[in-house]
Amino acid sequence: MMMYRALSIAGSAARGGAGIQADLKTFQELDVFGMTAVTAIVADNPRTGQGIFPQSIDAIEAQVYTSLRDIGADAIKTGMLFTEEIITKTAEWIQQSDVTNIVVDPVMIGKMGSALLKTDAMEAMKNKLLPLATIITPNMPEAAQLLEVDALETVEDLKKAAVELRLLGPKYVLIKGGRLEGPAIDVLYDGCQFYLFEAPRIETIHTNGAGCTYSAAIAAELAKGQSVPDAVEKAKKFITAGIRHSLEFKHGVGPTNHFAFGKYDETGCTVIIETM
Ligand code: PXL
Repeated sequence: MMMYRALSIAGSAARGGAGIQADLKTFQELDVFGMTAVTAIVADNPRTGQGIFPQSIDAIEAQVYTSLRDIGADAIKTGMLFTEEIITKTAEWIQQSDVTNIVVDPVMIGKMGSALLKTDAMEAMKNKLLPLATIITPNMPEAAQLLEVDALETVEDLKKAAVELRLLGPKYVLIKGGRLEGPAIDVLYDGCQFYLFEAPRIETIHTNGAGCTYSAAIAAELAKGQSVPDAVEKAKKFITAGIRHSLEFKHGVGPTNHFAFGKYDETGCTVIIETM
């Protein structure tokens, strides 16, 4: 039987809503066979105070190698990479692979407040990994940090930042407007056109893993052969349903609902195309 495949190189979020766990659940919901290379384990140990447990380069390399050798991939997605060394090696593994759909989510800080990228790793992210990407998917603070500018606030700011970020080499830049005032408008830029994906703002604090889930959905759709704008549109609907039906459990910021898309209601998304 024919089955499309996606590999996530990212952190393990023990709470189940973000990181590798969000990616696998999203791949599964979108009919894509998911594989993983765990870069670090994110979970609090109250006894020791430790919250991030990086894996060795050898262990990460083994996971990438085994999954690509035995299964192969139609898309690779990167999430939490944490150190400069993991970023540099991930860029090498991507270059050595035959995979052409590359989604880079430049994860920096989790909704629960953990620092998921070391500050000295930023340059490697910009110089080594972003240029290999089919699409990068920063949120507003991540886009501002990559460009070393003050906070982005408006859709116009997002457009300008997308143009600047594209100069770093990715084919498409998607800046997510989750922190805008008003509707949730995400800006996609391909070098000549802007695509504005708009969904209603949903008032909830329970959005842990929203970025992971969104970019995993994009990777799944690219793996199936969709164009980048079509992949983003479907993924936007997927994450909007996930946020609308997000989950509140015992403590902290709850996860988005990976089961929700196509189940409880019809999720719309308006797409506006603007030529520069
Ligand atoms: O949502 C960002 C994120 C990415 N990766 C891992 C995480 C989180 C947030 O909790 O734990 C592993």
